[in-house]
Amino acid sequence: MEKITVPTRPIEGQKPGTSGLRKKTSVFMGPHYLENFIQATFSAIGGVAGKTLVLGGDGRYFNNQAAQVILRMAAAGGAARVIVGQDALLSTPAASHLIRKRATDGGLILSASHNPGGPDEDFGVKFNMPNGGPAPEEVTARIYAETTRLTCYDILEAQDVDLSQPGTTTLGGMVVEVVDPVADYAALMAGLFDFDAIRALIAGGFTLRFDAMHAVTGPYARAILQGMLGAPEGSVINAVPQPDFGGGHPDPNPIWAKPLVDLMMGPDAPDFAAASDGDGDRNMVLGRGLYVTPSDSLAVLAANAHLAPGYAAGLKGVARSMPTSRAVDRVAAARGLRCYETPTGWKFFGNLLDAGRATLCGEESAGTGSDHVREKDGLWAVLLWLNILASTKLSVAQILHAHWREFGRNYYTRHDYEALDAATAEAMLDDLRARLPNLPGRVFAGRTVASADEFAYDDPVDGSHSAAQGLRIAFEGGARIVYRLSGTGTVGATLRVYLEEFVDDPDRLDLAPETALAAIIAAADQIAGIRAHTGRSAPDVTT
Ligand code: G16
Repeated sequence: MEKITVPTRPIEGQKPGTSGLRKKTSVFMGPHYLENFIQATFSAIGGVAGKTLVLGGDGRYFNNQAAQVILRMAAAGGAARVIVGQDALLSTPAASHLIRKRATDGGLILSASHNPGGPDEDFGVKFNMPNGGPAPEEVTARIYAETTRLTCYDILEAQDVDLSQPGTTTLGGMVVEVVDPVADYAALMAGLFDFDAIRALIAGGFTLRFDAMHAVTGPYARAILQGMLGAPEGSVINAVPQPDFGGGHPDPNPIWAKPLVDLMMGPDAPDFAAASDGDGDRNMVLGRGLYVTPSDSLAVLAANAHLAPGYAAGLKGVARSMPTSRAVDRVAAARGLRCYETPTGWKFFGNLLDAGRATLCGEESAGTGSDHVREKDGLWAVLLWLNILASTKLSVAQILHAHWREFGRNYYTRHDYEALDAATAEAMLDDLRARLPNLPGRVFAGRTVASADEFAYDDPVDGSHSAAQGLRIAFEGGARIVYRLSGTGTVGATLRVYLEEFVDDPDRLDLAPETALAAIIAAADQIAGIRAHTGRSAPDVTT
């Protein structure tokens, strides 16, 4: 086995976005593309000599080949040990847990999350820090800077390592430790939740369906929900990870998980259903006849987390990304909890969790999590819901209705306009940005603008400043519109428009969301001129 130094040159566009570097798979498979990015990452963290890293991915097309390249590069860089999930599989939360549990120097996660997989679809790589969380902006900026000045990378010439069985082997001087991807994570969950109560609930006839969407959560959900909690075989569906996720988008929302939503709205609905995404960090929760918005889910979990043993001592605080509805703020205010508003991107929660300022965090993009790891965690959210259902003996609908009666309801939806011409989308937001100071006091679709600004964040722990994080328009009465461009797309620009209406009139808590939000939706187009700028008359995806 020989270490070779391969000459290369910078490849444009290797700038990590909201969550690592995401590109078309064919781009990642191009000459030197992956190698350049990995070398830049290694350089940005001061090299890997003597270090221990975690490595795994969501099993999408190119996952295993990429893992082998990274192993050979880590060995060439002098890494002491790489802990790899069997078959190069690790869900994002399980990777975060392993990084922390084994006190490693960080890890590499291979995933483009909810984006589809396959030779013509998407691939991604992100680096997580020794705290288990995604690299903060300062580190991703360093990685990007390295990609712009690379001249060579080091790699070992070697055969592929057998990753099909747990055990330890060596590659050059580096130890490769292949671990069961599920075991440590399952033990963590068993320590946080009342598995006896959930087991008794299920044994008593409570029915559930979990859709793993042909992605990485399948083995985790089978082991925990069916194996440890006694849900009958078949409760977990689409449970075998596929390189192309069965040809679908592994995105747990009413669009891409429509069969599950249809089941829950039909006569044969089980009591509870959930789905997770490509890498297992997102979740969708449904009750019989009812979809729980991610923002509502965060609020309900914050209000009831103390029912689970791991959170019985109460929460230190809560945090949500700025576009997430303000439902959780109402819980925090009522319970005297600290509440933080951060930019989009789980990486912004890391400091708050590390500093013990927040226990629970969540995002409108189907992510919820806690300080048990430093990533959002789909199955964790499902288990916390099950623990709450087991403790209260209420249905999902009863819990939500009681929540809205107590705190009011933040009706919420997100409209995505995908694959826009990037310059057109930027121009539209530039135009709106310039008009923000003139908006307060003006009336759109019968609603009066109370304030309008561009969100910027000053991290209360390390003082770092993040500018230009989305345009916010708040209305009198509690409604709000947020506009921002996605940082995870791989084609053109995706405009996200986040729409929220607050209602506390007890007679208006059960409206169809599209009815409750109609005025705000109309106002969103009037204010930004979406049709006029983009020519689009409707969003591509509504969640
Ligand atoms: C990632 C981030 C999330 C973010 C989401 C959408 O999730 O970790 O924090 O909310 O992308 O980001 P954007 O609106 O910029 O596309 P995931 O599940 O894709 O890793």
